[in-house]
Amino acid sequence: MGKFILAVILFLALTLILSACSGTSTTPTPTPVASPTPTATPISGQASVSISGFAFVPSTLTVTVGTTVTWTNQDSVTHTVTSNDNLFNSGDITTGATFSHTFEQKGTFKYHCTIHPFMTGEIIVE
Ligand SMILES: [Cu+2]
Repeated sequence: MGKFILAVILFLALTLILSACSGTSTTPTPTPVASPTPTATPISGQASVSISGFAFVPSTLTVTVGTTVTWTNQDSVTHTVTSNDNLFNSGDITTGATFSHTFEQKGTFKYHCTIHPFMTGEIIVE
């Protein structure tokens, strides 16, 4: 009889442990520590954009006021970096050439390539 009771106690203990385990598995896993801001950290001072494969890379760049952005043409054809609002215009940027512009005001500055108007990008100045 003693062994039977022991077996019952063991069974109950196992059941408790198993239910405890399933209990912990259903608790939501803690969310990973989020980065301070969901948006990209603005770049300060100097930033660069590649012109590659008929695209501006990255097409959206976030910088702080006073940052100089330099575009480098890595394509085998000529491109331009032309502000949609005529705030800046590189003129022709031949293969390997660069164009720089310093952003002194906050805002979103959209630009495109006049030769290939489907090429668009924007600089967000914070
Ligand atoms: Cu182009």
